[in-house]
Amino acid sequence: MNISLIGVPMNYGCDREGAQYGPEKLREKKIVEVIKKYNHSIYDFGNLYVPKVSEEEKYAFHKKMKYLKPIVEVNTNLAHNVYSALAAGNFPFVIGGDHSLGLGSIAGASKFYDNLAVVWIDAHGDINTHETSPSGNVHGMPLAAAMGVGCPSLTDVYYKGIKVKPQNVFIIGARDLDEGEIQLAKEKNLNLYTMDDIKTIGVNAMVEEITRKLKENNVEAVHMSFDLDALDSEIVPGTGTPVRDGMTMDEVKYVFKHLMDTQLVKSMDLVELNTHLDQDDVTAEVAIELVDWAFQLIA
Ligand code: B3U
Ligand code: MN
Ligand code: MN
Repeated sequence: MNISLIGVPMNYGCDREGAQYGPEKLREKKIVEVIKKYNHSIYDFGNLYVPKVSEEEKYAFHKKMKYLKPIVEVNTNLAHNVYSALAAGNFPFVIGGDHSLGLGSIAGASKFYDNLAVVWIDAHGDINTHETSPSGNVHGMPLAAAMGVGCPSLTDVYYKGIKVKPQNVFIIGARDLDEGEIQLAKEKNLNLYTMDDIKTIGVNAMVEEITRKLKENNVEAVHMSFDLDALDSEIVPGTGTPVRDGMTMDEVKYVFKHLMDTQLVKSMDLVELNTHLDQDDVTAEVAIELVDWAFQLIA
């Protein structure tokens, strides 16, 4: 496979120091070499340009969304990079950076594929809007925006309109959802697998159900967006909002394996590594272990 590696050194979406150094750290930890081991050709496109905006301007662009303007600019560029990579027959692998980049990744992938599904592996739903967000942090909003819910400045990134149908949205590992997110998930009948659900039905039954629905819905491609905080907080100190009772490495690997086996995964994000919060690079190394696993599975 030809892989396009795209770095997004952005922390405006989480409003926390340290998330912007993810791409640099992952390259230092040999992400390119790890992927190359499996006979992929990898093209490292470097990092996208992230404009400098001062803290004082945090709310200058919207009173309920922090750093809206640079986030939209970076995501518009990212979307076109992802689209171009797919048009060239490549697999876009986007490394962050905070999860607001999911907006650009999905926009790019959905312009290329007519019937895209998104598998969002995360402790959070990231389906807030400016109205339901408790923080104003845009990394808690990209998946709502991708479904066309929220402020037009987010929903219309790259092109106007819905990027992914709610029936094609799968959230795995959630255990820290806000009230508005719970409501939206119900309203849109999202395929939401909380940690409680995973414990009840088991990771294998969950994956079976997801792969069945992907077929039933005639999904053409899957964008897999992996937030490191899906993993249990004990494993990932180096992420902005770690949450207890999360997924184990084995569970994540199981999900990756069976999703990759469908041959439908055509693009991927890896987000929310925070180098300032990390302890002796353990989280960076966990990320690399999962990259190693994932790219070994990609044909
Ligand atoms: N749901 C909260 C917290 C949060 C979302 N994503 C992360 N944290 N990483 C919010 O601010 O929207
Ligand atoms: Mn997230
Ligand atoms: Mn998260």
